[in-house]
Amino acid sequence: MSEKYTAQLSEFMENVKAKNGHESEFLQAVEEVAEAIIPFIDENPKYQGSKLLERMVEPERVIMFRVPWLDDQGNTQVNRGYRVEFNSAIGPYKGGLRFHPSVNLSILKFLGFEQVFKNSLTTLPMGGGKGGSDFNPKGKSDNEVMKFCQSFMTELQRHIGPDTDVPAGDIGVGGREIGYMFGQYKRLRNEFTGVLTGKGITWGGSLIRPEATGYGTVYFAEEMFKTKNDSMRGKTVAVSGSGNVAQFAIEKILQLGGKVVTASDSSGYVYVPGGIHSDKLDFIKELKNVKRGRISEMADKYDDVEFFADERAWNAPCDIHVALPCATQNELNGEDAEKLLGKGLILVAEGANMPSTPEAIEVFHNAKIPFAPGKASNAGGVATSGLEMSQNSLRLSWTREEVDEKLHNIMKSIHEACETYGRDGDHIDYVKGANVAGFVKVADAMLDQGLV
Ligand code: NDP
Ligand code: 2IT
Repeated sequence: MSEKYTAQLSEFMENVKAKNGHESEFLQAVEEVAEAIIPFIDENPKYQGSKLLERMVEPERVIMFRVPWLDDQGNTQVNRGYRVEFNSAIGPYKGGLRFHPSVNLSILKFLGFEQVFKNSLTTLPMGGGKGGSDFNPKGKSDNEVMKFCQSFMTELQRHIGPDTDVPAGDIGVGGREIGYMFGQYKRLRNEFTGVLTGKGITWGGSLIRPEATGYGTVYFAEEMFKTKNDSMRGKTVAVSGSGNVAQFAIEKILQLGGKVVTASDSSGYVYVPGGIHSDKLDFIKELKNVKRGRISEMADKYDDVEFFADERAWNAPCDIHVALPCATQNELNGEDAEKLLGKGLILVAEGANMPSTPEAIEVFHNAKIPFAPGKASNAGGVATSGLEMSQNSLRLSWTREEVDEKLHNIMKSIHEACETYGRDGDHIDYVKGANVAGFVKVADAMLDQGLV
């Protein structure tokens, strides 16, 4: 970045910090976007003079509310609920709900801000939003989760709707939670409608939505490989996480002939030297989705699996050609990135949102390792949510094959958009490409709609 832009960036960030000083994740997400967009605006006068970026970093609306509920012992519990309605220039607010004890406004604003650009990249008409709660579903009974979800939706329902704001899942929110929230929305509003995505197949959900984020991330990685006349086949892959995104990323890598040697959760990672095959993947799905257990239990079950407590998958004692971080934000730092370079790394695609720290991204960038930021590579999840919304409006259901093909084509077009704005000789800067491509569509819509 030239000196001229460095000064502009630091002036811009000073103003954002003055208003959001304690929101470190949000500032991190904004700075990454601003680095790409400030030079782009400078080169494109059409986008000057209307404070587009300044408007984009300000959510259109933030809703914060009390969520009281009774636990199984009859004790009163209180959590905090949020919905950040960030930008509706190109469609109704769309984005997931996260239930995790770490949830706060900074995390939801970073996720909502990222979602605006991601949704723009999907080619579908969706604005950006995010919400959730500091509620911890771990160790809670189904009954407690239902009570919480019903109370959360009792307030949220007055702010959302199929043409206004359409939430979905994220960390801690899967099919079970979406079911309880949909049931409560329907009861309170007396409307059976596509107000949430990630619904069950028998009540308005889309085939392939559960698979979509993981599959999409791997489709995107395969497009990255294609630009190098290479493919996932025969590559050794480190995946972090063992939830929704990780499970289906692993599944698609197996289908494409890659070898996945790790999975993880917040207590550590498992190393599987012979690779995770379908039996071990089925074990992970059952463990995480039904028993809601810990990844360490995989090492108890299999002799050829080793568990490393409190360590990250990037430490795996083997070559790693591809890194797919699929757990959470800032789970791959500069030191991890250096370690990965020493293990033969050739490609990184983010399944999670902002899992790589700015230092890690710099390491990948300097080493010219193709690096896809989550807003491009994990956009298949929300894209398929968009396809669920379309099916709900049309009152019909597409087949698995139809949805999968649409998802695949969307991932290809996101890759093309990144290439259009990010190609620099032999190298593609996916961070710049994704941010600029995402920005252009939202900015054009904002210019057309005037100062609102
Ligand atoms: P899940 O709740 O299904 O799984 C989350 C996984 O990440 C679990 O293995 C969890 O371990 C681990 N994890 C969560 N928090 C931490 C932490 N603080 N430190 C270490 N590990 C952690 O969530 P998803 O798979 O849906 O989401 C994973 C990521 O993908 C998130 O960044 C999410 O925003 C992103 N994403 C999700 C999409 C979706 O469609 N679901 C779409 C696009 C992005 P543990 O069980 O120990 O908590
Ligand atoms: O981060 C994300 O894109 C999601 N959690 C999915 C959002 C959605 O609306 O499907």
